[in-house]
Amino acid sequence: MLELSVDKKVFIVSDTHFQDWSDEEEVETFLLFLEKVIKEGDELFLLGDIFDFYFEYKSYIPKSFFKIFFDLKRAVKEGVNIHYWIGNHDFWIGDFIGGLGIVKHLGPEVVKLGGKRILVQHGDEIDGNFMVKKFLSNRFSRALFYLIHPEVGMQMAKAVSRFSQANSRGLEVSGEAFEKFAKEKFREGFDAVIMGHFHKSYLYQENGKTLAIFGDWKRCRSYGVISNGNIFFKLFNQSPK
Ligand SMILES: [Mn+2]
Repeated sequence: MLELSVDKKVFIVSDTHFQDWSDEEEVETFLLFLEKVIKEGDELFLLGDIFDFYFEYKSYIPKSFFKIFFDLKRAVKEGVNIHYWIGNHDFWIGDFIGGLGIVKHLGPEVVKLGGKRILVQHGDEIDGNFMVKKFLSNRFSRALFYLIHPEVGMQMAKAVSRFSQANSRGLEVSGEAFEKFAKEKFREGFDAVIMGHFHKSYLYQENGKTLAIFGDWKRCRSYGVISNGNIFFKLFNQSPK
């Protein structure tokens, strides 16, 4: 459990889906966002799928992720507490981010904010993607992938990414399913549930309780902010040029 005082400003972002072949502008836009977080924020919640594919080798990191890691580390140094919920795409994130001062969460986590209980998670626990993550992240598949040359591994990741995007385009979770899940969690005593993963924004409120799904950074540049205990949906409209 993570305890925060109500005056803390929390930035929440997920599903940036950075790839080794992401274009420069996409990365630079995210770095601008991190700049804003450094200026205004106390906490940054990375709600998963920050990387479309990530494999943690003992000694190598992809060049294209360097700037992202560098600025995350800088944010930590500037006093931002960063928490990283592992998604169903970046489940192979290992100890490296710990070395940058980022706290890793493998599953749902309770955040207490000024007496309110918020359940924070990537969201794949709901649609069954969680099981795929569990299967792939086991020691055996990790050991197998470790044997593959990083350049070859990235090419494989590219193919898998294309396949899973084509596959998930048809996959739609209904608002009804979100609300059912939210009601269950409200009954368990949570005041709010926040998630990413579904690549769409969704807000459901009931008796002062809130389910907030912050949508999709990759396509819409959407993110969330918690400020003075209120939850806001935001769109990032700065661009590097
Ligand atoms: Mn996801």
